[in-house]
Amino acid sequence: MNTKKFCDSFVWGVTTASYQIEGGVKDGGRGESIWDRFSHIPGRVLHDDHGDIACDSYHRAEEDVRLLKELGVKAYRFSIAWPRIFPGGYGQVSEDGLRYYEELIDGLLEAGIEPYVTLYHWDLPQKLQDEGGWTNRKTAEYFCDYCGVLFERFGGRVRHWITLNEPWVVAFVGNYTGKMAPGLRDFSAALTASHVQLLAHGMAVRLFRSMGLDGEIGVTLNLSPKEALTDTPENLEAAVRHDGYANRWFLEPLFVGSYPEDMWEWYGRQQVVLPEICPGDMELIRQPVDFLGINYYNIDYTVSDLSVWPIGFRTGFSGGNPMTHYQMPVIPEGLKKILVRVHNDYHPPKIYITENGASYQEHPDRNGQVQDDARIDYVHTHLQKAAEAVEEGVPLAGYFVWTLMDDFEWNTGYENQFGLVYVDRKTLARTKKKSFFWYRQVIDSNGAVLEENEEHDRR
Ligand code: IFM
Repeated sequence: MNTKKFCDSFVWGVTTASYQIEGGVKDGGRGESIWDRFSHIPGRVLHDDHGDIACDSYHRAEEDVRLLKELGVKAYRFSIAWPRIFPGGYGQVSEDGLRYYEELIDGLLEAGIEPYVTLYHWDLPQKLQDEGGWTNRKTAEYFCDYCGVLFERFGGRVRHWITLNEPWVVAFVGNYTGKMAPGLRDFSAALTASHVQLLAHGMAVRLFRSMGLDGEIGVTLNLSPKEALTDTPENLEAAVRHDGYANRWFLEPLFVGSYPEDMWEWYGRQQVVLPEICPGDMELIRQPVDFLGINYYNIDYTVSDLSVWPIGFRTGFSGGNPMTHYQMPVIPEGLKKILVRVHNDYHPPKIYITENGASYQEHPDRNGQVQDDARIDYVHTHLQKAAEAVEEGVPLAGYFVWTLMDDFEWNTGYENQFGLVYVDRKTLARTKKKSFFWYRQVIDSNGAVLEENEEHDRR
């Protein structure tokens, strides 16, 4: 592997999200979000955990910036909680909310860390959900108003904006499987929620351009290869459908300007209500972006199963791969595959890996150290594959580990620990894990250490 392929300007970073770390859900006049509501419904989140306190980053922002500085990251990707800025989703802007992020942004800049701001990472104001959430086209307009306030206030200081994080999860896990907020089970609603999110993205990009702001804007998708579990004709066909359902349903509107024909036809045959496309929608969605963010965790293996309406497949268990605590198979090759494929098929001008990481459960040992070698292996092997993708011409500009610290992992509560930093759930004290120090070396050496410690020191 030639890690020189990580150019000098390669952006090494780490990612978090507001609801997963901030806590302080009633502070600074913050309004209720769909995750506050959902996580307090008994049985919706493992152990009935919630993000009321989370990592308390709302009150510990300075400490967290110090951690980031010590980690040596060039960039910190975090999200802004919409209900902190517009407690009611629209209308009155909260100066307290703006000030919280302003202090964070200024603190990062002082520490020499570039803020990468995600505008929407799942904490929709509950008020908007009450009005239809992402199935209501008005939500896209409110999103654009919210972005306008942030562009106005932070434009210039923030030079990297990500409109949406993983709109597939928002649409389908929130509205079809119901495993995440708002917890609905309506496939047609999920399709509309994807369209309205894409509209919101397009409106925000258009607004950003019209304001002539310095910097770049893009969107983050969770993408992964969808492969047939076994090579039967049915499974192979289902894998193409799985790819259409999860990957192409977003990639094609964004980069081609239309929904994938095979999926549109398939859903039509399944009697699903398709989203209403108004004149101009697809042009708006296809606004050129400056980059695509890709969140990669694993390959999904597909089994045809026509009893699963309306998608006609399920995800199968491959066996043979190591598993994370979240039961995600560890398949670094999948990262290279998705990077190369997206580059070849859709040609985004630039790609960031905006999330990649693994959950394992480790606790401080008798010496107070957290020996998370499995996480080091995970990041190491994925970075090797990222470097190979760069060698194949992928315009990869940066890599962000998910995540800085153990946090609220949505419907699995605090069970899945993805952090480079361990957070004691009682005291909320932060302990740097072994991976923290290892990643710092990766950053310091601009990736060169990946070659040196192929068989890295496990002691
Ligand atoms: O924690 C999430 C994050 O919010 C979105 N991407 C996947 C992560 C791990 O599950």
